[in-house]
Amino acid sequence: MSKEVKSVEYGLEKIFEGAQDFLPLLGTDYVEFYVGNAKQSAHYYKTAFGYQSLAYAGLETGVKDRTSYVLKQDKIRIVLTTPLTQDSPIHDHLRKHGDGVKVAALWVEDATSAYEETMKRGARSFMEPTLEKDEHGEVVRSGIYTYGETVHIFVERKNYNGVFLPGYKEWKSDYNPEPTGLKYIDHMVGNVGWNEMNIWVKFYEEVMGFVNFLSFDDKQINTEYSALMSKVMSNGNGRIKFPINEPAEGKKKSQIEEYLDFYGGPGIQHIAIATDDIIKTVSQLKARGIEFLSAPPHTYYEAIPERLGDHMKMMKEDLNEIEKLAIMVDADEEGYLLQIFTKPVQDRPTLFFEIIQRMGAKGFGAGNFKALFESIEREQALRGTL
Ligand code: TYF
Ligand code: FE
Repeated sequence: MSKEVKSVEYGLEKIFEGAQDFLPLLGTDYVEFYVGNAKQSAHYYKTAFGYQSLAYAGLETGVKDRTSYVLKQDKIRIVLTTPLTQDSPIHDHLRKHGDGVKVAALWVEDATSAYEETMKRGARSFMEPTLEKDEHGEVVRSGIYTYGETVHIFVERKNYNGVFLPGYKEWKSDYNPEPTGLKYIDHMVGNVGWNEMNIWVKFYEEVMGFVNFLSFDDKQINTEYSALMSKVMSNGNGRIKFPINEPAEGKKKSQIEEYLDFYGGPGIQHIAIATDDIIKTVSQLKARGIEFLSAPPHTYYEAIPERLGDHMKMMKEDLNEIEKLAIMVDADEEGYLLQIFTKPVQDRPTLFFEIIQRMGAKGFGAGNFKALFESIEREQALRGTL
């Protein structure tokens, strides 16, 4: 592949030339899940994924309507929130969507300007800029809606040196399972409705100043039974990547449609978390009870040396071990990547996690899409939703 083709494929030039600086993003700040029982969810994320206790807000800290547990692993912070009162709007969210991601929070220098700039470009408000403070300093947060009922909260951590945010107390626990090597959030993927992908591509372009980094159409993403389309949106510095999927017509029901049915509309489908030792991470996650999609057939693994070409020489991981753990491998111009997907982490077939190790590759595993979607369809068939 020539350099030109590569640049066009990745839209890299566009990122440098087209990216807008009206919304500089420093990284992902936290991800907040609305769940039916935050206490038990926190135990699950600690035990099974190796997150550590960080902060708590609830009755003991003067919060009357909800309880939130904050967990941390390396750069990742997750917040698990459950309603305490009968009339909480969080119940409406749970009734409609089940457990899922409410907030993808983004770390910014200026949450007021982030709000004003995005509102001016057509965003729908979730939270006006609000100053929160305690003895550890000040934070300003603001928020806008994205697809469905999902929101982006902009977090400006002025001089803040508390454990998480004002209103939270440190959560010290005697139960501290070992981390599993999860490092940071690589990307968060949204599923949107039929023919809505380009509406949200436009939203990320015009309202948030993102660029379309990669695109996959239904000719590339299909199995015998189903298809989908996907466009990857990236901010200017490439730290934030939000792929967006929409269902496409196939012989049977697409996994995206299944998600939309069970989530009750658009929302976050998967969160990809980076590790630098996928074999160790996945071995530990499996030992702790995390369920992954079944492995592609043996022929998939036999074809890896040819698919990887030159990158095969760089590959340190043992192919037998990779196959035993059901990890998938793909390569692009710049390197290779290893990835694997969990089954949905709640009873509704909605949110799941991806574990990814990038060895230079900047793609999303397009070479694995077919094998991956066939694996997802085996699960759909068991659920009777294919
Ligand atoms: O984020 C991605 O694009 C990859 C592949 O329903 C993928 O992880 C795409 C669509 C999907 C599941 C995984
Ligand atoms: Fe992904």
